[in-house]
Amino acid sequence: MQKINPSEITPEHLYFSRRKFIVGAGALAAGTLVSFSCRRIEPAPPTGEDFCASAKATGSTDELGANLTSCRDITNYNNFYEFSLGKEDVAPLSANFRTSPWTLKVGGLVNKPRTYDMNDILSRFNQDERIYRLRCVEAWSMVIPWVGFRLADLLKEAEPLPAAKFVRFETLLDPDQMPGQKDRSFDWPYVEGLRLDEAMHNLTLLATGLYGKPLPPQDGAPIRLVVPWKYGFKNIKSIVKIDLVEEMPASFWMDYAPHEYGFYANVNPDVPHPRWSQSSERRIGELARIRTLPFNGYGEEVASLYAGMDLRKFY
Ligand SMILES: Nc1nc2c(c(=O)[nH]1)N[C@H]1C(S)=C(S)[C@@H](COP(=O)(O)O)O[C@H]1N2
Ligand SMILES: [Mo]
Repeated sequence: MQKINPSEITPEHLYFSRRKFIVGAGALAAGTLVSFSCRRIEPAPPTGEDFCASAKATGSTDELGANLTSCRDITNYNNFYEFSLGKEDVAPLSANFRTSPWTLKVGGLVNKPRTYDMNDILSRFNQDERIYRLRCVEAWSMVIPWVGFRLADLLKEAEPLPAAKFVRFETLLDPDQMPGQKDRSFDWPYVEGLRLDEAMHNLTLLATGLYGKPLPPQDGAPIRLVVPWKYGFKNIKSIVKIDLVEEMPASFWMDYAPHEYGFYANVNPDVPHPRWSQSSERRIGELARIRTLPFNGYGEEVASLYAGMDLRKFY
């Protein structure tokens, strides 16, 4: 018998406060709310196998009762075209990716541009665990216990100027380390963007870890974006640059296939991809297909950002 996934049957109004789930990753060890940031971060181990040996999460389900995806699946089934188009090839090909030293440059239309060393980021911003669904445009999904902090905290420090309307993110460009960047059919580096209010939303994270540990390379080490109500491709990995800008930035996928990948990319079961339906998804590690929820289940929190917009047009 197949178990029915609770996320299939739990109506959206049964949400309870997401805030209750936002607990310090330090609570793993101590049972109290302790910041992750004062602990020493050990370097990411080279393989998914070692990584998962000490994987920990505070909960075993997300707010809708969906089970966490296994650490093995999260770290061995990846989309990261800089390394490979094969989802199972990313982990081995990225094993020696150098993520230290690492700098993240924040600039553009801000009062206080700043280049952070990754260690500054870890010590400045409290790292919390947040269990979020990731829904890929290819109609598979995972439930991931991220460790990270609000992008808003970093942006506030930069003090965006009134002219700033969008945020543009860029991945490292380094074909020597990232063999996929030798493929000239794509326009590297990978770029993504958010509207400023989306970027400032409480749910929008910069993730630096998962399962209680620093991110492994295949999941976007050392720092990647997580916007849980949007398709997976918005969640840009291994970020080196964040710019506040006036115009909507053209992203990697918009550039590659504009009629298939829009700027907004909000998860929407009613708007099919030109080549397949988006009404259901396969949760990695589970058998039953499940129904896809509007905004990936986060509608209560984010639908108001798009009030009055035609979401078929702004896909
Ligand atoms: N730089 C970069 N970021 C990326 C991608 C990529 O190819 N390059 N793939 C995206 C896609 S399509 C998905 S579904 C998610 C997958 O994240 P995960 O492998 O950590 O599950 O990363 C996104 N971020
Ligand atoms: Mo994706």
